[in-house]
Amino acid sequence: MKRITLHILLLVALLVPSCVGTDVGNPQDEQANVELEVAGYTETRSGALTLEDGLRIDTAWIVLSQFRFRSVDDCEDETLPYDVTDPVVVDLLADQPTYDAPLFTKPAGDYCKLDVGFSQVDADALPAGAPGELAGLSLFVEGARADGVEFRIEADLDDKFHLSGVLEDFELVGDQHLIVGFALDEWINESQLDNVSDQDPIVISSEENPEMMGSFKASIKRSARLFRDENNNRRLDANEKGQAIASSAQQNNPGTNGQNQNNGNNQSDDAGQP
Ligand SMILES: [Ca+2]
Repeated sequence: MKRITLHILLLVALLVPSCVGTDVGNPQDEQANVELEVAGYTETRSGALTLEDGLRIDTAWIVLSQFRFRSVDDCEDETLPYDVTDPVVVDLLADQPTYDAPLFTKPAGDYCKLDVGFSQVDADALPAGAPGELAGLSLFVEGARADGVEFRIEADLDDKFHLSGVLEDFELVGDQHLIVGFALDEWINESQLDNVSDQDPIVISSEENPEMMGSFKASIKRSARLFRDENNNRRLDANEKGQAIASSAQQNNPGTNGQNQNNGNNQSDDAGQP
């Protein structure tokens, strides 16, 4: 009899701590698991893009890496290690992402910035479906002007930029899907393209039309915003587009397109954070 009681007591003693361990103080509760998508968007978009003025974008690929979320306590610290350094090669016109989305495990809490870097991709690392022209580049865009003259943008960027909380810091907690969205209709300066009369196709790269390249580079960074993927479908839906939580532009009007005429780059802006 005594022996049985002892066994029961032993069993209870073994079970109790394991029950407590899974219910209370679970470290999982204090972490944020973030899946980050990258997407192109316009107010209304589908496949190849025809923008309002008749400009067409047929191809748009981008390579990003060196992602880093900065918490409010480390907001000004430029020396923090990157969270994800592997390059992500993205077809910005694809309906569904075809890459492995970067995953982040961060302490739950308030964050003020997401750092993003452009990266170049080697020919042997090009994913299926990527155009061969993307090899050695960080961005490749192909399209045509309204009058049919084709243009091609070949950028070998290695810059970094950051997206700062819009109006306030943003919270990371639990399992979350976020999307870095590039507003494609803010990329091309049509008036500049229209001014070119003796080239077909018009090639914009660091060697050809470098002044257009400079302005294009600033536009890409300025067009980037961070969104919540509220319904976790890995796509930026209409209701999500209007609610950017972080942006690279020095403005406090989330999701507003084309209002910032500042042509400087955004490397050092702080989006009005105190
Ligand atoms: Ca969505």
